Amino acid sequence: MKINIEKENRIAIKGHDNPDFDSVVSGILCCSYLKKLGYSCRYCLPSITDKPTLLALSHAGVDILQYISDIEDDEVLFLVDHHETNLKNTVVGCIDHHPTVKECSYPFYHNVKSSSCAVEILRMMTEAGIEVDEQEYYLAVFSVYMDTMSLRSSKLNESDVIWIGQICNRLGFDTGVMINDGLALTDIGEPVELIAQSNLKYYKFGSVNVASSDIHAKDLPQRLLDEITEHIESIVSDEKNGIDMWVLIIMNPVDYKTDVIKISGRGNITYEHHERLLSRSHDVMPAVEKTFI
Ligand SMILES: [Mn+2]
Repeated sequence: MKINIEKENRIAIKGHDNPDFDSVVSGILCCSYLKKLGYSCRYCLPSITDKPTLLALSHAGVDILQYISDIEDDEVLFLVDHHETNLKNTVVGCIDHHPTVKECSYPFYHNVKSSSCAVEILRMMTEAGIEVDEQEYYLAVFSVYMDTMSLRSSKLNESDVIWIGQICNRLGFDTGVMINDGLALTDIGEPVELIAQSNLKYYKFGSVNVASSDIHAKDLPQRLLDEITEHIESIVSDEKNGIDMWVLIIMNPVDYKTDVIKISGRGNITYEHHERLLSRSHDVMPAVEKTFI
C-alpha cells in the first residue's frame, strides 16, 4: 500500500476528538512515516486529553505539549484512528482500524482490522522498508496494550500477540507499566457526571446521533450504576443535547465480562450482559450501527 498524495500540500495529521493513547501515538508515528516519505507535515493535537491517557503517555516518554495546536485553514488533513471529520479542510489521507460499511473517497485510505491504529502504521512503515527506531516500536507496542485492555479485548488480533512478544524480547521492553495502564480502571471515586462520561465518543449512524461512554471496573456498586444511568437518562431526555441514544458500556477486564446499557430516553433502557470482554469499536458499536440500517 503506497501513499501517494500531492507533495506541495502542508499536511496536518489529526486523531479523533477526546484523544486516547492510540490516537496520539498514531499521529506521532504517521508524522514520522510521512516525513520519511518526503512530505511536509505536522501532528496537531487540538485538545488536551484525559488524565489516564496523559499518565500513560508520560510513562511512554511522550511530551504532548509540543503537539497542542489548532489546524490552520490552508492545511490539508490526514486522519488517523478515525475516518470522518467535521473540519472544513480537505482530507487527503486516512489510516484507521475501524472498518466501516461507509465509503470514504479520500486520495489515500487504509482502514483495516488491527489491534491498534499505531501498530498498523508501524507495520506499514516496516513493509515500506522505512527505518523504525526503538521508541517508535515501544509506542506501537504500548498502544496495543492501551487499545485492547492489556491484550484482553476481543479487538486484539492474535497475530499481534506473537509479534509483540518478539519485539518485547528483542528490545527488552518491560510490559509491567503497559499492562497496568492498559487495564485503565475507572476512578469510581470521581463525581458521577465525570464517571458517566468516561471515554465519551460520538457516532452518527444515518440521521441517528449516538453517544457512548465506557467504564472499566471490577465491581461497580449497583447504587453507583443506578446514579450513572439516571444521569445519562437526564442528558438523553433533554432534546437540546441532540442525542438519540447513549450506549453505556461497563467492562470488567479482570473477570472478562461486559454489560451494555442502551439509553434512549427516560425509562427507555435496555440491558445486555455478556460473559466475555467486548470491544466498543469492534463489537458493540458495529452491532448498534446495524440496528439503524
Ligand atoms: Mn484506536
